[in-house]
Amino acid sequence: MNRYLITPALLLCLSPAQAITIDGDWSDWINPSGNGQADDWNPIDPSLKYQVEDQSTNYLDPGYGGQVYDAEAIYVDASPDGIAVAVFTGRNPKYGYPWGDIALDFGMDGTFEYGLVTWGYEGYATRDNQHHRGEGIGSPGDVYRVDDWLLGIWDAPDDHNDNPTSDYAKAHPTAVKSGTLLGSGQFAYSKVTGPLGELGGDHWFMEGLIPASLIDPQFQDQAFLAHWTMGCANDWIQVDPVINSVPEASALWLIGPGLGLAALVGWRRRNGQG
Ligand SMILES: [Ca+2]
Ligand SMILES: [Ca+2]
Ligand SMILES: [Ca+2]
Repeated sequence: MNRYLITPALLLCLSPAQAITIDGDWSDWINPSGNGQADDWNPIDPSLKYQVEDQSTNYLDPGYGGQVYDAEAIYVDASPDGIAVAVFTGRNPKYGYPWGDIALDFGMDGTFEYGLVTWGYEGYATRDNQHHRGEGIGSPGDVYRVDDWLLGIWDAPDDHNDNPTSDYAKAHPTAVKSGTLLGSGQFAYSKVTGPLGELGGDHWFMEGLIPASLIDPQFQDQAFLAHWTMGCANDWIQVDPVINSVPEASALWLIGPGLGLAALVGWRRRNGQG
């Protein structure tokens, strides 16, 4: 092989992160045992950042409701394609408080700049009970630069307020209330078949992609928080990866450190940096 023909594109092909397809199939992310085990939640790609908070108790923190309000796990795959996020929840999207949107806080400063619509206002036509507090704007897959978020019903854990104003409530936004539609990302969901985790219950899966081309270059070097909750924010889940997580060290070894660095520089330039 002529080493000088190796391109950044080839380097990216070597990364298992490229296996993510936004089609509602969770098997890109996890590989459940089929027996309901705690390690069902572990990502297939051990380099992915993720957070698991699978619960079955009535109290979920900050609210209540048990499995049907449980925000269970979130995974993030940051690649040159963009930011892919997967969420598992016990929340049925067709009843009661709706799914919130996937929210990104760049700089981790308490302001969530981007929202990926999971259900949106237009999605409610397909719900069994069509209108309920917590409906955001947009259509599934829309990417917004957010001006304002809907919030849940909690000013603090166990402190109910139908119109919360606390920093805690703002730190756990539900759905996009207003903002600028930047373009289309990708979104898909499904109900999980078979057991998942050791605590039982029904689970739904959602995955989405916020394309790198829709993210302002000023944010692309910053650490960010990916967050999801439902319309009441009875339970939430978040994880804080870094967008410029570098390709696998093993892939760099395959082509040699010099070319690996060149490839990384090319990759950063393609994303409007360097
Ligand atoms: Ca659970
Ligand atoms: Ca939970
Ligand atoms: Ca921010």
